[in-house]
Amino acid sequence: MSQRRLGVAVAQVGAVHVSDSRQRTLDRLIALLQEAKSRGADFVVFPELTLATFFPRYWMSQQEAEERYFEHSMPNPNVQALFDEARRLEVGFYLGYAELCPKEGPFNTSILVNKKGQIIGKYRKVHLPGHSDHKLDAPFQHLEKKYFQVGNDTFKVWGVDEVQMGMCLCNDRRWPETWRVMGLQGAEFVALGYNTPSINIHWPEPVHLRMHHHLITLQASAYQNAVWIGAAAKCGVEDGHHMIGGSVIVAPTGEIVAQASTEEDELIYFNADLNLGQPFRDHVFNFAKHRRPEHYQLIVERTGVGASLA
Ligand code: CDV
Repeated sequence: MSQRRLGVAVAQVGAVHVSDSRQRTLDRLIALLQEAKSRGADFVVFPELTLATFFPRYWMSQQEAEERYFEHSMPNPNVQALFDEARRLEVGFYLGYAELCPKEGPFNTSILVNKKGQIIGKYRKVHLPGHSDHKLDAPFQHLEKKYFQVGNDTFKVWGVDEVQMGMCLCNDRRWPETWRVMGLQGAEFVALGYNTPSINIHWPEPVHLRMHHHLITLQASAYQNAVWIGAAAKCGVEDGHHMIGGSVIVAPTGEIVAQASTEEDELIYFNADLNLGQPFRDHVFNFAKHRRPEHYQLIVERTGVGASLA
């Protein structure tokens, strides 16, 4: 089997405050991109909603949110410098941002960009967490269900510079269906960006479980689908609101091969062997040979067990 490798960089991004200018944030991303190249990266994973503070924590009108935080096209003059530098360095990337699409709706979106700076794929977040009402008693809001519509496409896989790549966003990682749909399309690498507040506003979840669940879902999903995962946090304390770090690169063995140690801008890197997943695809997770879809019908027929919680 010929050697196939992907130099994977995950660019964790520390706090982006409400008052931070777009230029300042973009300069930080470009610095991370340049460091990635100097370490041998072919591809860089940036976080979910990379370009601004995690604004779903704030109540505001849809119009205000769209004016302040959404991208009306991609690329656009505010992010062109990132695309230009990536093309110059011949590095591909994944970027999460708030997408305003007047015809279809506002979405929480990510894109895959190849080494020529061309957008190869777009994904709109399916599993939107949070709520749409104003929770006056909560310490902060999680208004993804207010500001975004549910993604109108499935979990696809694209050939990016000859690697089969998929994408998902934050809460998607907690759902096995996300990974299996991409695994069934032969994904070799999945990029994920996230913003995970350390406090759960819905119930008093112990804070340490946020990191625990983040890591076990990625490790199990990488193994069960024989994929590499690059997961990038936006983290740290944004205007008093803490979000977990823990950006990682996970191998198809389920092992973490690189992990961020700070909650600031930090680049992690691993030279990934794309053939590492093949024994799993040939044997224990040989889907064509061993899957029994006739026994999984409920997964697509039924949404939940009983009454759903608001
Ligand atoms: N941005 C997110 O999707 N955040 C969610 C919530 C549940 C904290 C997450 O899964 O991390």
